[in-house]
Amino acid sequence: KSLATKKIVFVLGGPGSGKGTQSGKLVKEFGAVHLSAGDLLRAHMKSGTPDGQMVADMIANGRIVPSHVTVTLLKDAMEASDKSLFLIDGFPRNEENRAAFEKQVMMERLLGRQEGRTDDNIETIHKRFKVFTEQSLPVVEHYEALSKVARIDAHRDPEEVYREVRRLFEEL
Ligand code: UP5
Ligand code: MG
Repeated sequence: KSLATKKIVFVLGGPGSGKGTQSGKLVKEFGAVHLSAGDLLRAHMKSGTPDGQMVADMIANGRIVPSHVTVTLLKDAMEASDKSLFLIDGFPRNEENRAAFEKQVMMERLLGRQEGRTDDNIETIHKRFKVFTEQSLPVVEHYEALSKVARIDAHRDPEEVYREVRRLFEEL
């Protein structure tokens, strides 16, 4: 099942703040799936994969594991489940984590598009993201500085997004 149809709650807080404890309670009451990024990384570290040692070193030093490793583990765990509510505990931990997770969602939408566009392949999509961030986002930021930009959360289904889009047009 695709990530786009899942409801995701990020459970964030400092070390020992009770992310795991509270998530466990939510699983019991709401049937959510609890995915602790730290637990997934610790299991990965022991799995004997080539980057296992790198993950072990990062964790031993309390550093943040590169996003591509964590995002892949989370994505695989979510796709393996038929549940729709996920508690992602301890992730995202920095801007790179957040951007990598969002990129994964956009990647999935583009790869899922049925039109067969020549630029909808993994390699070109990575390039399209890079160009967007480096060249196109500054245009948006320019207009944002002039208070001419409306930001809309696109992590929802098209009808929900449209409810917000149309409100902007009503105000024009
Ligand atoms: N406890 C809980 N609630 C309590 C309360 N209200 N009053 C009194 N005691 C309470 O709780 C910790 C302890 O406190 C328990 O004994 C509990 O009974 C008690 P817990 O629920 O386990 O807290 P939690 O917030 O889950 O603490 P945890 O240690 O798991 O937090 P961390 O953020 O440190 O650990 P995590 O596993 O998320 O990450 C570990 C490492 O993995 C990171 O340092 C990093 O190196 C790596 N990592 C990444 O690189 N990327 C990621 O995306 C995720 C992790
Ligand atoms: Mg924990």
